[in-house]
Amino acid sequence: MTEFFDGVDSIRYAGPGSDDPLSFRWYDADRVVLGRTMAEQLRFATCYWHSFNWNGFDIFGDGTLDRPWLAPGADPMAAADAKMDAAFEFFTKLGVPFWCFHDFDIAPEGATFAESSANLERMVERAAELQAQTGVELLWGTAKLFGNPRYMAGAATNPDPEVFAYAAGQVARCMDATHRLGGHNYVLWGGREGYETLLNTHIGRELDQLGRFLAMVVEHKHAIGFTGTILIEPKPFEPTKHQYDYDVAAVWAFLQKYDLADEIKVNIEVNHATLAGHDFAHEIAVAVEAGIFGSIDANAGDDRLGWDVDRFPVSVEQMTLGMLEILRGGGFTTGGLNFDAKLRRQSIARDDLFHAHIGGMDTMARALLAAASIIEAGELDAIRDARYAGWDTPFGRDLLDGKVSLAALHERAATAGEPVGVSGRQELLENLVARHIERAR
Ligand code: XLS
Ligand code: NI
Ligand code: NI
Repeated sequence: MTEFFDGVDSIRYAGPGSDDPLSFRWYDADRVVLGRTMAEQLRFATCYWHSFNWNGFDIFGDGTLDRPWLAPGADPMAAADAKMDAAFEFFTKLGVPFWCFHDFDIAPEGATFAESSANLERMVERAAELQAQTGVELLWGTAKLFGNPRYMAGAATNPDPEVFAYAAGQVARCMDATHRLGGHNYVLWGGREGYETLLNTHIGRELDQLGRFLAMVVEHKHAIGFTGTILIEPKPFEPTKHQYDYDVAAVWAFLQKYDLADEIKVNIEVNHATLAGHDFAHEIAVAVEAGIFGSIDANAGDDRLGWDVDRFPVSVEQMTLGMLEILRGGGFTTGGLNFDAKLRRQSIARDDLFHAHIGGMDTMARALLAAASIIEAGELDAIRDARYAGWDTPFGRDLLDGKVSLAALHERAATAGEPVGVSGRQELLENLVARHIERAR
């Protein structure tokens, strides 16, 4: 077979002193960190859409990247085969254990539903063969419910039940494909599940539709015996003005209202967190507290740009704070770190895709080492616990156990004296994190 990335061999761990740009300096797959190998802790995935199904086009300009299978006029199924060969060549050379796809990333959408099903079936069989040959596994699959014009007003939240029904059929088909490929999760990103204007929108109806749609997804999961996790990916806006899965807290409230909180978790994307006005670590901490933490779309925004720029992650500090919350929550189960990230459109050399992923993987590996070192040293958690020590006294416990009334506290306030407060120690803690980042090896 002719190789697409013929200038690149397998990427190996060479250590922090390496000057070889096509080597890992921090990601050492077999190294054990907090009782699991780095590969098991990080569970890296490459996403199909940005890496293989995007040619660099943006709203102002045409494709710039060298992706021959996306050339106009190419035979769609032959192109899908070439794309998949290049993708699995890339996964294997990079040494990434997982991949992720949308149905229409791997197979062209046909003129009819039946034709799309046949295309997808054929490409799923090809993917199954390549997975078996290479050992690469599927982290998650998802249905593209936002590209085709029929979804201009959403899929599940569409005002037309015919669109809802069509989308449900597409999701069933994609869940079956994900199941066939042994997917560890199934993701729903509500790309157009929101609105452009309230003038034509009935929020209550749309939320009820979305609740019913997701209940059907859960029913189907059990009907086909899929044991992976169903994940919702929150995003506040883009492409629509407002999306219902705004952030983790909004999704948590929604799941509780529609009685889905035991069945569905979240896939948190870094750039979506920042668009919602949150830190990445905040979204993870909220999900862990809610018991709905699932998986991560690892990427980065841009400090000045207010849209989903999907850069590869480069900030060790940002990722350390995220990894800290992930490890505090017990680490990944079925989830992992999917690079939902794309090259800048001027990065037109074939090996740029390797440099992007190597940088992202090394950033995350360093973040893992720093976060693990913070946890092992225990100082940070000790300071955090000490801050709440008052709540562990008999008085603090009585307050929480509902043994004291507001009136009793009114009486107490008159005699108890002024509370002293506890130092927040923020600067000390920030210095502590910096020290672990500097020293983690
Ligand atoms: C878009 C989303 C999308 C999902 C998968 O912003 O991040 O890429 O991850 O549909
Ligand atoms: Ni994403
Ligand atoms: Ni995104």
